[in-house]
Amino acid sequence: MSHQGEEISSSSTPPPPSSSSPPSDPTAASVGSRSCPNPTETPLAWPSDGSLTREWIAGLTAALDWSSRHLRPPELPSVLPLPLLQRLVLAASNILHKEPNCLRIDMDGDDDAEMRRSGAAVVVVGDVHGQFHDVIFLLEHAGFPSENRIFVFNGDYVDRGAWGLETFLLLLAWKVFLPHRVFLLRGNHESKYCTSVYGFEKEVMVKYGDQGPQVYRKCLRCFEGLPLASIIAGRVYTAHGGLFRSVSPTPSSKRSKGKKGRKVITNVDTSILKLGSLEELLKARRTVLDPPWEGSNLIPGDVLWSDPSPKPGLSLNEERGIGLLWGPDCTEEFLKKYNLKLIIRSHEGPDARDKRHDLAGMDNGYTIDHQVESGKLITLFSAPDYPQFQATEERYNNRGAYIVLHFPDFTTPEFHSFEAVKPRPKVGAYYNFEEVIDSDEELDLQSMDNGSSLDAVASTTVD
Ligand SMILES: [Mn+2]
Repeated sequence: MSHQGEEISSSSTPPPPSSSSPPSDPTAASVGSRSCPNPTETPLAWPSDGSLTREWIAGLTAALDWSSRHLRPPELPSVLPLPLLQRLVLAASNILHKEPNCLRIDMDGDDDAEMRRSGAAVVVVGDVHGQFHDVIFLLEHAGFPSENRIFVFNGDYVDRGAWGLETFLLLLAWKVFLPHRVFLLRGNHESKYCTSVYGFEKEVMVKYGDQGPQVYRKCLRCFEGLPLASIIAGRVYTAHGGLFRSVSPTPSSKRSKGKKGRKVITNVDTSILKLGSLEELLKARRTVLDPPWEGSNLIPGDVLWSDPSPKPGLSLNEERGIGLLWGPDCTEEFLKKYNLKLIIRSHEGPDARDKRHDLAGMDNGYTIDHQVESGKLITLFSAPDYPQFQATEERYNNRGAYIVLHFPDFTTPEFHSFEAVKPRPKVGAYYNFEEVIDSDEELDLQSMDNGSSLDAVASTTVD
């Protein structure tokens, strides 16, 4: 394989972010009688001058890390008060809702030598699923977002892991601080249905008590704003699930006369699946609580839920009940049509891959699923030792990975695999992991919210 691998051990606790050195205030160490004082001493607050800084985010990281280790979950508001949480989610939500469905991510620099010297790069991250300590490690290890280090996250920030809220809020803070350097795409778990089954909703209720419902609602509103896909440097397409179908009527669609003699399309022939175009992706309506699996707005569900297959062709994803399966021929068609070299998608962890004997396992956090004339299709999964909670003694012991794409062409992926940060703080799960099925397959479609937006569902409490 042409990629470079790198083995990274995180068995020792990573050093704190360089800019998050312990508070310089000498009184900090003597706060209260706790053996391990809260690094921030006082509850966090939005910076008084209104703008987030690198130091502020380092403080947020340290405080959330500390609270996850020393406080009970319902005590989180003593570190992260509701008004701060609300302001953070709202600020990020406003930015996210203005972004297009498919982001065009380019490193604008006019000094090539300087870009090369400074190691300009894009870091791509897969599913993280509430494994906050592993996310802290990843950010530190990949070298924090900055002017010449763009981060693209492929979704699935919440659910399963116990610190979905901390994880999501930290990433939102980075987004607000560097909106043109940090990009957060939507995963299938950033939805009402998934968060109600896999733990995030309950997590928010436990952590914010009476204020839980309004916090959860604000998070859902933010999820609706997350863009669906990105194209990096014109050469790399990334999305949580992957490719998607065309929803424009095909010539074979039946047409008949409507009541007033107008031609109307009565039936879009779904038996003929055709790859969708980027133009169609840009036009899709993504502000839905749950991407619909029926009707005409099918692109968000495809992009968030689809999986690759070694078999050629495009077919309905029967295992999941939503989205598609696409073969190497579709990968080639898409890459060639848009002059792309890579597709980087996520969505399948070690548990999902354990059941798919036609594709490689997720032991190292990534797999190369299709190698075609125009390029490659990669699956990237960034939650090591996943899932956090498992009914069986036997664990997958998978490593997580992230990908670095380097200036100038960004098309040669450099893979970095890493181990989980251990030991994890001991805490209970927020979903019944012994009963909930391992993977996201076989959705309970009836309980999904088919296509409505929070605007329609909670019209009295929109804020
Ligand atoms: Mn997923």
